[in-house]
Amino acid sequence: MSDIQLKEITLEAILELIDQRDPGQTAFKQSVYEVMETIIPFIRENKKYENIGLIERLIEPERVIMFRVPWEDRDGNHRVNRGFRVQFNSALGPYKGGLRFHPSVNLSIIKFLAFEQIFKNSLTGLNLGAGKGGSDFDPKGKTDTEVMRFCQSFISELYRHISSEKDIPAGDIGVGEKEIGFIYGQYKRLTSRFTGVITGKGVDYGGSAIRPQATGFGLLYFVEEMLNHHGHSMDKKTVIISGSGNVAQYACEKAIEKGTKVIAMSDSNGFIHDKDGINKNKLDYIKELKRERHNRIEKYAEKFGCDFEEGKPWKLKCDIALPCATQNELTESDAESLIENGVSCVAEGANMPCTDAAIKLLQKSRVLYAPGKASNAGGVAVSGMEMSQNARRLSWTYEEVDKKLIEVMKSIHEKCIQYGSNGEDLNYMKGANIAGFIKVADAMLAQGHV
Ligand code: NDP
Ligand code: 2IT
Repeated sequence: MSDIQLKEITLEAILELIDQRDPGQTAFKQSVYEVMETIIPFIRENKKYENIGLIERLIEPERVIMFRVPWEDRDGNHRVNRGFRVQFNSALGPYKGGLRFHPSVNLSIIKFLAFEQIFKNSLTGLNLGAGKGGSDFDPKGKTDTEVMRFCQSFISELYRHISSEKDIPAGDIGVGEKEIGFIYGQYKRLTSRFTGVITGKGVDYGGSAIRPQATGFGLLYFVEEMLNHHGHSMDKKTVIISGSGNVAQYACEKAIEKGTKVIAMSDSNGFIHDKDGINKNKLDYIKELKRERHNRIEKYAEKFGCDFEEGKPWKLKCDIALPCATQNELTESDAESLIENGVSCVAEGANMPCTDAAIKLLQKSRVLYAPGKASNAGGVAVSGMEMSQNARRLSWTYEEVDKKLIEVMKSIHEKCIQYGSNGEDLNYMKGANIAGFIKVADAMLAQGHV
């Protein structure tokens, strides 16, 4: 099959199309499945979205860029990694989304992340299209000089495909403020332009207040909305957070501020279980520790005398679970353990951390479940604000940006309720998908067959 056209819009037909065109792209297929499952019934009731190739266009990226990234390591060895940028959808604005540096990165993973970004960016209410990029480069164990050399080589190819009007990358796993600085520096050197082409910059050279905190803070603002809407509060709730990187750290900070007790955090080696709760000082230790990517969370257990275990933290008893590490890190059996232990809310800080079976089980068990495209949208929302500040050559204060972030998260929560409610039932995944879809689909209809 060479051209792409669906005979009829069914979930099976869409998944079959992906299997034929992109065999083995399991992560991408999973992300399409999770969106289409709730969108298709909506399309059936809204005929204007049928028969115009909308779905075929929605699941096909506008452009995929793959490139060689050669660099030299500290011992003078020549290394070659693979770079990606998937410019998925520009119906709402310039392509926007992060860069991930992790050895697991491949085209399927970047496509799933870019596909999720379409609906997430739409939900923010800002004019942001969707893209994602990265490399299978592993920053762990590399010196700063090696990371800098890699970043310089990476952007030396990518720079010709991006601009502040066209495609604006940011961070994701393995790409934090340090890497953004190196990437931005080389971009500026190559183009002689001081411009808002990348977000997540240091505040001294064009970054926005609250961008480092935005995803984690936004997640907790969303959780608070969910709980309040259902007549509960955050006060004294027990929280488990997976990961100990950017999103996890600031989720923990805001969770502490909101009066909860965070008893666990993790990394790819295992998790710490601190029965007394992680307080502000202990969190500062984690932030300092994780400045170096090779440092392990296990050191926390040694320093503060608590338990460390290999594996994932989901078997601990908690009220709120916040997966903030990576995709498919919370499976059906993890969901089972959480439910047995009385969890009442699972909200995704990471992208697609819950498997589909886990989501179904949580929903069936009436656990409040928030999909990442809604609950982790705070990061890209503040990136959008960084773009506005750069374009206008001004800087908003911490308080101004925080206020705007709270408004965005509240408005996303309202959209989830508007489109996800069915009598007593409230399905946040359905609400987020439909609300995100409508804005993008209407823009695509208005702009013709492109
Ligand atoms: P970081 O690189 O700062 O931290 C990632 C954390 O997740 C680390 O603790 C890391 O552990 C752990 N982790 C990564 N891969 C795995 C794995 N395969 N198995 C177990 N643990 C793993 O990334 P971020 O905090 O920025 O990103 C975390 C998640 O949030 C990702 O899913 C990302 O896509 C999503 N996200 C990020 C946003 C942002 O603004 N940064 C915005 C929205 C979503 P270790 O150090 O051992 O590798
Ligand atoms: O997944 C995400 O939303 C991000 N990594 C942030 C994207 C951005 O452009 O700030």
